[in-house]
Amino acid sequence: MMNEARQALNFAARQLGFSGVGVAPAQADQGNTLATWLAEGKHADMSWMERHLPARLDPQLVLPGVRSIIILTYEYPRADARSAPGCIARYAQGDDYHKLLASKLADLDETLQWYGGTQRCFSDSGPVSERFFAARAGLGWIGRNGLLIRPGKGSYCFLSSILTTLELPADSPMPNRCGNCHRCEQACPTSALHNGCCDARKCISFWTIEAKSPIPQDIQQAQGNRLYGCDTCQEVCPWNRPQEHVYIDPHLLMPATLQSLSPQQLAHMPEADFHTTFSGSPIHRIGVEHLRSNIAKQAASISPQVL
Ligand code: B12
Ligand code: SF4
Ligand code: SF4
Repeated sequence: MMNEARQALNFAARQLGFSGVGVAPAQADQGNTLATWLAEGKHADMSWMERHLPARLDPQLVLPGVRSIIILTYEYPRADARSAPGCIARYAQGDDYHKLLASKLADLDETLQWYGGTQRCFSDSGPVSERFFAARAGLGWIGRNGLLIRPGKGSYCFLSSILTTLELPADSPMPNRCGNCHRCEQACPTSALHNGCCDARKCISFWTIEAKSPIPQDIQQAQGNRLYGCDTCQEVCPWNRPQEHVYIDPHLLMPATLQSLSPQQLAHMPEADFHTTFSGSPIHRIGVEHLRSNIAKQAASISPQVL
């Protein structure tokens, strides 16, 4: 019966466009990496990470009776689509993945209900260490850039998680294949990566997306032309060189209107236009003021003629 549920899950997930499915046991022991990271203050002002610690460490607090954690991968575009200077991280170029994936996860929930399971589903939206369980579920390994890397597909993917009361057959983890490579650590403009963990206090992705306070001077100097997020530690990774052909959902491609907008045009965009342009995008969440401030900071860090 559980093998059948697993097969049905795999089939339904592929139909919905997920590129990978893995199952991990719902174990509580995730090592002390997260607790140490928090104790060292590497979460910066993301206080919700502290509040969620007990739930993150014990999936039973998220779904009582949980037996398995299913992790799914969904590919996002590989190329930087902007013709105008000013980088927007690849994952944020198209529609908001939270909404896109939520409806697909609801379909998978229904499939698993049919086998008697009770589920909770998340995609970057809940207290689940998605990378840890993805690696435990054999989908790839956690690279020195802190991200899940899959042989043949690299790291450009979203992770979603389904906690289920069903005891599905678990997959085996795979060995780490970073070897002697340290390119991501060396390429990070702010030296934010150490021992496979990212210090958010130094990460440009944090400062341009999550931070509640202005970008500090030293980070600003390293920001370059990044307007929203940062992909540098993925761009340099040899596992992200084109390998297998992957399906990219057209909803995740950047609309033509955004491709050619210069940073100045974005910075001077009236608020009403910001809402129209970004209403379906993850960028909408940071608001017009934060985007304008990111643009002002990157303008200060690179020469005006590049803009
Ligand atoms: C907080 C957060 C951030 C923060 C902090 C970054 C960080 N590295 O933690 C900021 C805002 C900076 C950020 C940036 C980015 N993020 Co982010 N982020 C998250 C979030 C919400 C939580 C991550 C977390 O728990 N961090 C704390 C650290 C300590 O935990 P961890 O690295 O996951 O480690 C856990 C395990 O791996 C384990 N572990 C690690 N090592 C070891 C060793 C041993 C021996 C053991 C036992 C355990 C263990 O312990 C930890 C706790 O369980 C996740 C979604 C989620 N719910 O998981 C997305 C997530 C990790 N982010 C994602 C993405 C795409 C990004 C960016 C690429 C976005 C961008 N282009 O700008 C950057 C990349 C930066 C980087 N190099 O990490 C994706 C990653 C997809 C992938 N292929 O891995 C996720 C999974 C979102 C999603 N659902 O798709 N992010
Ligand atoms: S996202 Fe950018 S700043 Fe953050 S760790 Fe990667 S390379 Fe460094
Ligand atoms: S760049 Fe090298 S060290 Fe970093 S994640 Fe990729 S293979 Fe691992």
